[in-house]
Amino acid sequence: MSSSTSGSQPPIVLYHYPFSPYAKRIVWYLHLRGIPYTQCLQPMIIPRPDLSSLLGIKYRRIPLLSIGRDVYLDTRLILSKLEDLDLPSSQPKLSAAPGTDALALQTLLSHYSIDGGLFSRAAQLLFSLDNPLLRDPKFLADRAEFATGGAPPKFAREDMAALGPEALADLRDYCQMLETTVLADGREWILKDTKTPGLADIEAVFVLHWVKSLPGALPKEQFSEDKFPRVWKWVARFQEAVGETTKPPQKDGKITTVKGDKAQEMILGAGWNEDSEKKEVDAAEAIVHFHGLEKGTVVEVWPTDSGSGQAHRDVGKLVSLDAREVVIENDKGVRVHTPRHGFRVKPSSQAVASSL
Ligand SMILES: N[C@@H](CCC(=O)N[C@@H](CS)C(=O)NCC(=O)O)C(=O)O
Repeated sequence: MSSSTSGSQPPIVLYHYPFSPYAKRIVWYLHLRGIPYTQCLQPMIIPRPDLSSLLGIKYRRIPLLSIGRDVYLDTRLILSKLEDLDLPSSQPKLSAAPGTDALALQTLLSHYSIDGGLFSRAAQLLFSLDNPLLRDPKFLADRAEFATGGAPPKFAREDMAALGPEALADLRDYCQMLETTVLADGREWILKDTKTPGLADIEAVFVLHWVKSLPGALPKEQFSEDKFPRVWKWVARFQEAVGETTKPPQKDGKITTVKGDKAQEMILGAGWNEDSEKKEVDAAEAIVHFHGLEKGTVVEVWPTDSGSGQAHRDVGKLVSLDAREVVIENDKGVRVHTPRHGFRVKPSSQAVASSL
């Protein structure tokens, strides 16, 4: 891939905020593979006019990554698109090889952490902590909208705190699984015989790395170094490898920080990262048949895994749709890519209404 129309690598811009554990997945990847990028830092709560006004993007999650004029949503698609980049052999890909058991393990760890609910469980621990963020009414209202899609906030701290003990039990199971299976033979990284951390480590570590950074989240008696020595040593090794102890990624000279207007200029002034126009709206896909979708149909796309999607749908002309992704072009001339998994696409009700 990486078929910029100019032939050179188009600029990469990461929209994120440093506290986001999902954003860390991308920051680590870029760091481990030595890919320079520009970051555009975002507030922790909406509105985010750098995205909504300047790029016409309604998606309300963090992170987003643009490569040229293509903007990718969801870390799973972002990571797979970064894997696609053709870089010199000194910057090898980080994924397990196609067709291997190792790739199955990497994929299953991603499902465990994201769809399997490990991340959500970790988030429930926040409510037992004495964290100033959780006393901020604006933050609570924002996340209630995120979780319920605008229904009356039902985010009572006491209700959420009651989930903490269950969350701890699930996180302990996860540590136990890693300690007694993949890490049990004393290997350095999640995949056997690998000399450096890869995508499997990013998938396996990001939730643990996050909870470990929250003071008081993991009670010592249950999560001590004695209970899970291999797990915590591996987490520390990973942190070192991504430069968090010795060389913070922000200081390695490969990251530039820009404001929203500069990021917009970089994106709208760039070529495409990939030629999605050449790709089909694949008629073999059931969703294409179901909705009668064609190239140019005005559609809306949104994530289905929380209420937030209801109010934050991206609208644009359908450019391509296949088993991997949906690509639309919005009215700012940006191509928004979403994975098929976890996202819904349908003809836009706005377009249907305006054609009546
Ligand atoms: N499945 C998404 C999840 C992203 C996500 O939930 N990000 C959190 C931040 S860590 C978020 O967007 N929270 C709501 C917000 O920041 O507005 C992905 O893999 O990118």
